[in-house]
Amino acid sequence: MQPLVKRYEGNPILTKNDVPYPVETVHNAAVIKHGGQYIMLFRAHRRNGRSIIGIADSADGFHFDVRPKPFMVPAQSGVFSIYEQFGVEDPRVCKIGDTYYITYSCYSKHGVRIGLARTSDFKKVDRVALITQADHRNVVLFPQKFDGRYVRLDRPHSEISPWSMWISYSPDLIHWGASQLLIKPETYHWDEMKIGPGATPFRTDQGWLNIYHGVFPTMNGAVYRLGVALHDLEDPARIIGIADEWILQPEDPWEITGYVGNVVFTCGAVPENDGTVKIYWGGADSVMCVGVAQIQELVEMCLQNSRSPY
Ligand code: BMA
Repeated sequence: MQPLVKRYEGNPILTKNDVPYPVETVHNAAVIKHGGQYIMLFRAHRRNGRSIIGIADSADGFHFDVRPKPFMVPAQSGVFSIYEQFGVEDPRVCKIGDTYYITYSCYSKHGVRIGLARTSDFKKVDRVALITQADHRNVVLFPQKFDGRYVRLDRPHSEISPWSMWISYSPDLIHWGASQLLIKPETYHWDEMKIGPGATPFRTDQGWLNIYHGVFPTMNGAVYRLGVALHDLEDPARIIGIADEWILQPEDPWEITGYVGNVVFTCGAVPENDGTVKIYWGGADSVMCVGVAQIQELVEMCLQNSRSPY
């Protein structure tokens, strides 16, 4: 049977050897189209074990050239420097109007929070605000307002309700609230340990497609896979369906072995005009990979064999 996500034969598409400054990993990258080019914002570990965000350009979405300097390194002054002291990780990009908004994890001795930054040209980047308390990761924005409010999917963590997907609302992208639980991990299922938003959701005829990650604990450590959910076009808090089966799991050698083995982790996908989507994922927290899926097949998985949200 044909795989749902057809891996690009040139994977991995980006590794540390492609980066013109010292890093040990290249992974968990956001990708978006800007002016006909693909822009990739990737996470990279420095040799002190802390992460920065690099930037690469591509004409076709498969061959990327890394720019000479990182795009974001931990802030050196102001409030961001307190919360980014241990590094900046796992960016997501969302275009709203003419502005690209970047949500990224800020690590410090105070926990992990989400920072919001913006750019219009991917040359100059401005930090806007810290938009969560600790401990949140994996915030993705929707690319439009709903009833006058911005919407995001987020992933708080608590002992009682571990690592579930929530939705929150904001009048200005800075102040967030009205949060609700959307999807929880399911017991003895591929995502029983954790789930979290992955790529920025994109519009299809039948709903917003949300490509997320799920984690299963094994005797050999955690396995990170990707799944899909479909959200109502008018009200993204309404889940239309969640595919019961994963769409991608670690299989290639560079997904099974690396800095953290058995991981495929997405922070970005690019829907194309021909009905396909390029899904980008980090392999084993070490390299970047891409694969192509038919959007309609992913939508149908959500509609035909759906699991309950919680
Ligand atoms: C998560 C995050 C991700 C990482 C994954 C697998 O908790 O740290 O950035 O890709 O673990 O190590």
